[in-house]
Amino acid sequence: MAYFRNLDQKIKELLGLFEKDQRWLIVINADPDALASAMALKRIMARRVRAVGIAHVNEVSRPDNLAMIKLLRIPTQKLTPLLKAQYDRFAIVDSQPHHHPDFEDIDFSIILDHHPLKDEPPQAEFREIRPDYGANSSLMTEYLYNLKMRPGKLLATALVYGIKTDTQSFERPFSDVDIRAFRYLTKFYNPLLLQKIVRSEFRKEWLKYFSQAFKKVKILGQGLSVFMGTVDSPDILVILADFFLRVHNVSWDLVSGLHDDKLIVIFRGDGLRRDMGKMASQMFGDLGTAGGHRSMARAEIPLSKLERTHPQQFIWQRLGDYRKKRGRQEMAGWNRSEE
Ligand SMILES: [Mn+2]
Repeated sequence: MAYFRNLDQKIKELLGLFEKDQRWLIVINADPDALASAMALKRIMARRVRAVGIAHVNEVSRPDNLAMIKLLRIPTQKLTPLLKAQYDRFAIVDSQPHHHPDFEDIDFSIILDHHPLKDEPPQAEFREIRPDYGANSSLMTEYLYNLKMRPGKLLATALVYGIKTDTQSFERPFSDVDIRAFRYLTKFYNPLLLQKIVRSEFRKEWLKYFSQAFKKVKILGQGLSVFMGTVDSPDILVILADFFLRVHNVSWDLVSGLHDDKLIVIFRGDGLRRDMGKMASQMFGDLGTAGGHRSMARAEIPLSKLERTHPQQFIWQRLGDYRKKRGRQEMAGWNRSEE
């Protein structure tokens, strides 16, 4: 049995598109899986066409993404009309044209993706969309394998990270192909480079927030809460909430702060006993947007809704009300099961 499915027909169609005088631009919404996929397609096109560029439509700010671009030398640029005008053919990987407004006015000749299909699939001369794959990097690995192109160290590391990120290290839905691609790529990747990228979690300018958070943290049994005051970006609240959940015997946390005239509360939990989505909507649903999943949730409340209560005071009140109500619910449940 072959290691991957046979793609002879698809490969013929794909290679049939390329001509020596073309300039191709690969357009992405940059995340690790998209960056790796673009790198793989660029490798496939190299020497078959005159020029291949990569362009992203989003702002790249996550430290691991920045580390990946730098360490794996991925030549991606922000998509601008000026950049676009330098190319005559366009490909999109790890996305479909309806996923972002900046994709919509581009005429794509190639679509390679793994997101769910709309009722009406997007049109392109060449298209392969595999919603059953956990990562688009796995699809790209199949193409490289069928083309007998052995991935170099940097490309293999990128594809491994793409699969690792999109499947959350195989904790999210994945297919056999994802496992096979991962296994195959680990023959060629550089584990130290991967580790360096994985460990790029924080920006230096965030460190001051950590020291503030350690001083302000309030322990509440199995949980904890931190009010950070005004922050430069709500991202830092997410980073801190994820961080504190890694403390032994902490099963949930709330990290809150002020940004753009809003009180933002990030909820994180282990998802075992407490549903953070419900907690968020019970605490703040009457005042703003509040909700999420069992293990992660978020609330955003316009400061005007707090009237004159200090935000930290306000969170304490709401948390107190929530715990009282939850306590009563637990008591009621206890009584019933005792009967
Ligand atoms: Mn993906």
